[in-house]
Amino acid sequence: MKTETTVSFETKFEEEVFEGLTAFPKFLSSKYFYDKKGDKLFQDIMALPEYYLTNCEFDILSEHTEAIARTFNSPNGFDLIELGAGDGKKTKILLRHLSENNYDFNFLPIDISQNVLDELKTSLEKELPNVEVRPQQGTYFEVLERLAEYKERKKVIMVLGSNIGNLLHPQAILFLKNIRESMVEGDLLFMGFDQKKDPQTILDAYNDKTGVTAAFNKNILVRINREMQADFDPDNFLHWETYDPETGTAKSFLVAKKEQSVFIGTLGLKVHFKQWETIHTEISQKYDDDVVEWLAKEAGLQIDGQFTDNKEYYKNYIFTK
Ligand code: AVJ
Repeated sequence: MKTETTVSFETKFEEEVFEGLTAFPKFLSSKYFYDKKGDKLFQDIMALPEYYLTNCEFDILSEHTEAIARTFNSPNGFDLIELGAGDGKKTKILLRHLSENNYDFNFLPIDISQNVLDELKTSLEKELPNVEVRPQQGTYFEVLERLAEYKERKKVIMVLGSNIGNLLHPQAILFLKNIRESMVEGDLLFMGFDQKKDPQTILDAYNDKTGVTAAFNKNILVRINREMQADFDPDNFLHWETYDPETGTAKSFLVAKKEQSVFIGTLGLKVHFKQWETIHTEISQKYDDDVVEWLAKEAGLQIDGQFTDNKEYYKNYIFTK
């Protein structure tokens, strides 16, 4: 008779770490990069000269503020809903313009982190006191579901930072479908997509000289050490980035520099690494118009317009249902 062992997990994170580190080839999900330290490292990445995405989107929002605001508006105003609001640095360009030009709108930042929302609300109260801010704590899906019931006036759903790039195309389509479900006719989706470009520019953005991205990637091991009583030595791994110009997929790996075993206490799991064995940790997908059009079509959305920077490194698209 076969005996079955049931492994039980305290958290989704534990379950996914178990799954990823017992698989071949090994993998971990980039969604677990973002603990307190990871949030800070990502802020540092956004300020890197190599990480062109931030400046490009900043330029787009600054150059085309008025045209974007006009697209958002409707005769009885609108609600601006931002998924993954973060520190709001880019969003404030839009909010300032909307506020100074007396647009009738509310701002609903959505974030999983209550801490992020509190800080954003405080800074907006100081900098833009006329903007009505209604923070919504939760996952995108929870909050979108709640907002689906809301049909009083036009909803503009905004996702900046090319966050969709962490998803493989089938998951990206599901994400877009999910957003579509919460929209009614007339509502808008405004979303950023990093574009295909010189492969070297992309590799540099994800492999900066100062090693911030390497620390960000390795932070997932540090987090497992702390939260699961594990004994990873981050120095035994190197950060490796690849970019496939055909598919537009940038991939991050942690590569074992030598043979080693790691023990993960709360899982009671011993993980063996051969020398040069990999853990795949992240994808950062790059797009072009054809791919974005295809994703939109698969999700039942239409592209209604786009804004780009002068190098066409990055684009923000307007989608309708
Ligand atoms: C937050 C998903 C947009 O993939 O560009 C930055 C995260 N990873 N450097 C990206 C990230 C490594 C970032 N996103």
